[in-house]
Amino acid sequence: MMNKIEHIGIAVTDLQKASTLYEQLLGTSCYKTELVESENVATAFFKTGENKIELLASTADDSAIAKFIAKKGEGIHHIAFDVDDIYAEMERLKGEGFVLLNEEPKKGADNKLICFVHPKTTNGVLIELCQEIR
Ligand code: CMX
Repeated sequence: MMNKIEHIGIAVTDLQKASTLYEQLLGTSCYKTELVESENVATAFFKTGENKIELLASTADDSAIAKFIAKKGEGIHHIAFDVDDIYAEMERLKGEGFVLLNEEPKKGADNKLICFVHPKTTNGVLIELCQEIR
């Protein structure tokens, strides 16, 4: 079972400019920035109450974010759900016929184990599972 939405990922071209804009929009400062080299992204996190927004900017021409922006423009890139046991949830989703984009959980931003579900199997929405590494 999936718990709450952990964060919403938004693809942006310029992380600095977008961070300033989201600080103005949300009325709160970015609480964390992180470079995730394995995903070729630079991220900036914001909190609004219990909810989080992750801004994602590409750090390589052929990254997932660069391709997404080239094709669709800036905007909502993924919805991430918190799970208690990512291995069990991956097995459950595979059993339901969803296509997972990685066989094993990988280390993502914000101290999480993550796994993505192909948007072709989820009505065009990229879904991320994430479990906090304790
Ligand atoms: N949301 C919805 N649809 C998406 C998408 C997204 N974020 N990214 C790509 N797509 C669509 C493409 O537009 C394409 O649609 P059409 O076939 O209708 O043209 C389709 O998915 C498949 O695209 P593709 O060309 O076969 O594959 P891509 O090389 O564009 O890869 C994806 C797409 C989702 C498999 C790839 O981006 C991926 O593996 N993503 C997971 C990793 C990731 O996104 N990392 C960055 C974030 C890291 C973080 O959160 O820290």
